Amino acid sequence: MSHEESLILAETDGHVGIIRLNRPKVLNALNPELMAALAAQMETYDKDPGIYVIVLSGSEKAWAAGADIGDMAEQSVVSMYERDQFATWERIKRVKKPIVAAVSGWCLGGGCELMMHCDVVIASETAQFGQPEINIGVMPGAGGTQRLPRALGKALAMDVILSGRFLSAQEALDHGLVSRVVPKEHFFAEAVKVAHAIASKGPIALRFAKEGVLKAFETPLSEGLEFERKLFYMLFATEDQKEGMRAFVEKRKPTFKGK
Ligand code: DAK
Repeated sequence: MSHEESLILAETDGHVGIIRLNRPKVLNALNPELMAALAAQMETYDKDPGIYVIVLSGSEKAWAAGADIGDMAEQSVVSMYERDQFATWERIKRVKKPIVAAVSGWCLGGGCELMMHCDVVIASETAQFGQPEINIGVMPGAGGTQRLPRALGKALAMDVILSGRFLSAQEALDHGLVSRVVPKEHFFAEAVKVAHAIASKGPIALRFAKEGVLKAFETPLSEGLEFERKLFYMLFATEDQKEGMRAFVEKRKPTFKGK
């Protein structure tokens, strides 16, 4: 397969694994083949002991304009059920390492839902966010009705999902849907920089911290706190905890080994 035909492009930069969605002609519309390639690459990086953080990006024009409408248009309930595409999304949800999203341009429908599977979101000032499935006779199906209100609150999430209107990067930042907004020239470099900064921390603590934050969306507070406490105790069994705290006491930079 030539470079242009690859559905995703993958490369590594030190401890950072980078993946770019690559269907430029259809604004990175997410078809099942692309999602399968993405899940497989994510799993490869997740298993690779040399990779601590993953960056996921699209192009400057489009992160992803949604699931591939052409691919879905003639599907039936049975064919959708049998294809079970949710299994692919579940594989991405299970990635343990932090994922930094570098988002520019269109971030719509399944694209917005994919962005919400990521952990830190660096958005270009040009990014536009939305769940416009309502315009084509359906509704969000990969978590939009659940994750969007958790970020935006009920009233704004309802507005976005029911009217199909888009949010600007600034609105997304103001309402907690993204982490940072940067000039469009820098969105990718900034995301890689953030990924490297995160990758300089202890890899086990990073994975546990991600797990802890995600638990906040799944459990009552008391259960989440109990879960956090157990993860926190477990970190005292790692060499990285000793290294991190000793380095502080000895006034030097820590060298974490993920052990
Ligand atoms: N699917 C397929 N092709 C798309 C596409 C999409 N979502 N979005 C854009 N394209 C294609 C266009 O058809 C066009 O192709 P050509 O005509 O050049 O062949 C090309 O990309 C450029 O698009 P435009 O000419 O439309 O570009 P504009 O700048 O004028 O407009 C736009 C950009 C993003 C506003 C517009 O393209 C647009 O409205 N796109 C559709 C956005 C949308 O409705 N997104 C939601 C799709 S539904 C599931 C998981 C998730 C989902 C479903 C199931 N399972 C796990 C089962 C999610 C569903 C969705 O996301």
